[in-house]
Amino acid sequence: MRTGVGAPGKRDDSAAPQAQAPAAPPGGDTRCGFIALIGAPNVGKSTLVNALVGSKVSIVTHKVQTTRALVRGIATAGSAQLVFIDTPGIFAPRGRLNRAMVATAWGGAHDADIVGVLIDARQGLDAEAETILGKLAEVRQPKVLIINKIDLVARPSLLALAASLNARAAFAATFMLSALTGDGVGDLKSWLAEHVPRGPWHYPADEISDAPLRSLAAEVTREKLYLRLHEELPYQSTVATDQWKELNDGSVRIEQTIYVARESQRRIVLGKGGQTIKAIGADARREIAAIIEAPVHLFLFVKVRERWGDDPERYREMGLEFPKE
Ligand SMILES: Nc1nc2c(ncn2[C@@H]2O[C@H](COP(=O)(O)OP(=O)(O)OP(=O)(O)O)[C@@H](O)[C@H]2O)c(=O)[nH]1
Ligand SMILES: [Mg+2]
Repeated sequence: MRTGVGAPGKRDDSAAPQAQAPAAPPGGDTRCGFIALIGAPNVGKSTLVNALVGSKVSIVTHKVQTTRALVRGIATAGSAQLVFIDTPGIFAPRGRLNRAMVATAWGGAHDADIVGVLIDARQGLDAEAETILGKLAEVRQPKVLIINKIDLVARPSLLALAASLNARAAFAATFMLSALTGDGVGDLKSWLAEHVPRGPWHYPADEISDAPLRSLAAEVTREKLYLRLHEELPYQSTVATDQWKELNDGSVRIEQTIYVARESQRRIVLGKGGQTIKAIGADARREIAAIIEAPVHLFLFVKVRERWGDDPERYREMGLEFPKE
């Protein structure tokens, strides 16, 4: 597998670009397109991107607002290359970080060839869905309706939901699927493969993400942090990879800093006798090692940055534009 520049082989994401893998099948009449997935927080956008790509490229938690920046996951289907853009959940933004996330999500939609609009089958046409549908008229690209989490509801109610959603916006097609079980994901992928524009592939054939490994590694740690501390720790934390060093024995030494907004949060992340951070580190280390296919030595530090939400540098690291106010 391959993610970002310099991912395979050397497993160092700071190095020069790798030799290009063969692009697209030879002599092919190829297609390639960008598909943005938008929707309310927690509808399953990241889970769907991972299912379409067949590997984890975007972190998933049961909390809303997990995804912060655009994450690209790349899949191939026959002679088509599909570049999925996972976006932060769209909601009523309050505060600088939230505004940056929502602007990023709509920006992702406007830059794509096709826009997939996700609706949570269980939530149905709620206020959040209404808000998004209301703004879809401004999106010129072809839109497809994706009703997710069908494993949680009875079939008859799905058809009624699909009909009322189609009455609100012009969708080129409707899919009902479960990103979690994979049910219906193949149909969506095949349809997209036939509808993205003709053209050469943008990425090497074996690339699954354009995110540098050090960003993905930071995201994995953020996921473990959220999963363990979902009640105690709100959104006041971010993770940065400070050091990534390949050692002679083939293992990788990674240093990361978890930024929190208050001293009380720092104590929560550390836990009694450092137990919590140790457990988070163990979870993250295991998953990062599986992703990069090398042993990992992970060192986590926790720092208090009271106003990290106002620090442009943190936004740059997260791949977000820093809103002026
Ligand atoms: N039952 C069920 N749960 C799902 C499905 N898809 C996603 N989930 C769950 O829904 C929760 C949110 O999933 P995410 O993929 O993080 O959702 P998201 O839309 O990316 O969320 P944000 O990044 O916060 O906007 C997780 O607990 C997933 O396991 C599905 O098809 N069925
Ligand atoms: Mg997400």
